[in-house]
Amino acid sequence: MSKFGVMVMGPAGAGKTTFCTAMMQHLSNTRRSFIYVNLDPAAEQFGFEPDVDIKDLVSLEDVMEEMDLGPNGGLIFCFEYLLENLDFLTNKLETVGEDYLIVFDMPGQIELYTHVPILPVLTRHLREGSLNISLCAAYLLEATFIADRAKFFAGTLSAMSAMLMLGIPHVNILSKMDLVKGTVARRELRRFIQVDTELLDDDPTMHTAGGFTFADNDEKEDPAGAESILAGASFAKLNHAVGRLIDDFSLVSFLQLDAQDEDSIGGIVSYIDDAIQFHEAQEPREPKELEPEFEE
Ligand SMILES: Nc1nc2c(ncn2[C@@H]2O[C@H](COP(=O)(O)OP(=O)(O)O)[C@@H](O)[C@H]2O)c(=O)[nH]1
Ligand SMILES: [Mg+2]
Repeated sequence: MSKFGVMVMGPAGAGKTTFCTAMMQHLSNTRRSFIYVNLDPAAEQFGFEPDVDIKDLVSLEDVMEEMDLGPNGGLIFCFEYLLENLDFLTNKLETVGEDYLIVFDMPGQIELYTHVPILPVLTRHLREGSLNISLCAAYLLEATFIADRAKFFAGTLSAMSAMLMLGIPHVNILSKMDLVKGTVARRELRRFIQVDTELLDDDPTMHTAGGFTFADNDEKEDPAGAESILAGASFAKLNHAVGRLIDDFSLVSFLQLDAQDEDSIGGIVSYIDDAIQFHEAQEPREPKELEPEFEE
């Protein structure tokens, strides 16, 4: 028997907990069962009470105080502690049935998704051995990032980094779509949904000369100042290289999420179900109607 799960990831404030809540509300509305696993040791408020909570294993507050660490170092310590105590998750999840969706609500520290090899070990444990969870990653990036193209592409890179690092089915989600609706033309929005890497080359806040891109104020500012660097030719070349990298993988596109909109949530849940092949494993709910027997 296998189990099914989705790990909701992304930067702080992207709307992960809100999405988890909306998704569980949708599952509940459609009479499906779920288990809510909170893995953010700093989270305090939840829409649904977690069935499993990392805070029952380790407290971020205690770690920060005893180890004299800041919130990011403390978080990494908590996850290293979790990896040493994976039985905590195994014991709680071992008996979950295949008709449940296990929803993992993750913290937002970006280093977790980019340069510490903690999540690959965690996801391997969840997918292999006695748990055998068919697991999908849902990576959220908030839609307001599209107002700043370089920021949007930085976020896209972190999503891609998580995707390549974990090597599990992966769904990218542009959250808080309600905040950009009506502010961005549909055709323009499409270039972010199916990521068009040329967006970085034709940024309207820049102008090009001699093959390179310069901001209007390039000559007046201190060339070593942050403003000049972010608007200068090297930054444009870096962006171009990043665009080429994303193009080469051609893997990044986004689903659109409005957490208030049941249809939007339902569409994303279907996508996740397909990615983990949830429905293929389910017993038919209603007994099949038998062919009527005819008397001769
Ligand atoms: N407008 C809008 N705000 C949202 C949406 N989803 C989340 N938020 C807000 O964004 C903030 C962060 O949300 P939260 O779910 O805690 O993010 P997390 O840190 O990724 O778990 C909260 O103030 C939410 O109310 C959304 O779809 N639309
Ligand atoms: Mg959260």
